[in-house]
Amino acid sequence: ARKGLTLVNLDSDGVDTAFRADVLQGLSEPQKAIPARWFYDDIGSDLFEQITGLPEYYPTRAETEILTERCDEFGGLIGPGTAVVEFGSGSSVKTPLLLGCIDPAAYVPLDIAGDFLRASADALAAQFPNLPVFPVEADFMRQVQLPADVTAMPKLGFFPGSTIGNMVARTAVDLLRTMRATLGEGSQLLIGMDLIKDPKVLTAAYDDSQGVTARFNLNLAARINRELGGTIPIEDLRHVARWNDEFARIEMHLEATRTIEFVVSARRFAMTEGETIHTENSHKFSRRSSNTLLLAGGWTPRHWWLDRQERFSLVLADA
Ligand code: AVJ
Repeated sequence: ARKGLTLVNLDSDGVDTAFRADVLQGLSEPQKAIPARWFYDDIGSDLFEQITGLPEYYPTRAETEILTERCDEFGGLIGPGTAVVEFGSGSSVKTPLLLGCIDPAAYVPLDIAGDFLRASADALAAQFPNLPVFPVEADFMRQVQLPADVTAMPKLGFFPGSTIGNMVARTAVDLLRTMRATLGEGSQLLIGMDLIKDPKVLTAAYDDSQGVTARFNLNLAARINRELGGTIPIEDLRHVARWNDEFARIEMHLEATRTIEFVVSARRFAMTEGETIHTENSHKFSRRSSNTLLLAGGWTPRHWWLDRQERFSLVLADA
């Protein structure tokens, strides 16, 4: 529910109205569910950074390995003079790896978090002093007007981290089509997609022994308490990560360990023992399922790279 030029609407109490609406709606459904995008307040973003360094969380290392070891190949397939448009750039550590492999003419980081965006754009500009950087504060789920400076350049969309996996297929297809509309005919997309593997490896990646992912998940409930006047008893919720084989995804839930009642934004909610709030889907792909998704989104996959242990894929597709 974004209107006009502001990206975040705040009500008279300074509460993000979209956060409140998603939480109240999500807690009212038979299977309680809150969109995963709300994990990423300052604490959640910091916990996610910690997750990427965990021994069990292989995706970041696997994708970094591909970017590092296949550098020459990217250089050959992505022409010099390309404008690299990164969707949801955040604090991306992977970007310099890619930019160092190709000979880009511009870098356009797109992110909804303006402060974060400008800080990481500055850091990148310092690392690549000759590269023009045009940060755009935008919600990449919607079509974005790219800066006029890059309109004449060939474009490469960069969407690492298997973030596409957080969306159910219809949302993922909508996003891929929106990206195509943003980048235009003839553009390319380099997208990270995590692979289906032994469920034990998958569940360990989302339920680490140090409990960082548990803290990441529980922070969502704490954030609701902090920002929406919530009284959720955090100590009565437990982090659950389970593999849903039918839908090829890891699901994260917050499970009530006893019957609880609480208030959020002056509305009352209850959970019975064992009932859950579904907080995240992380879809995993096969070569075929990733190709099908890309094709449905208007992209033709052309090149496919895996890390040595074949856990993660990077796909280069054409619009
Ligand atoms: C960065 C959104 C792709 O799904 O693997 C990590 C988020 N959640 N551990 C993922 C996440 C739990 C991550 N994404």
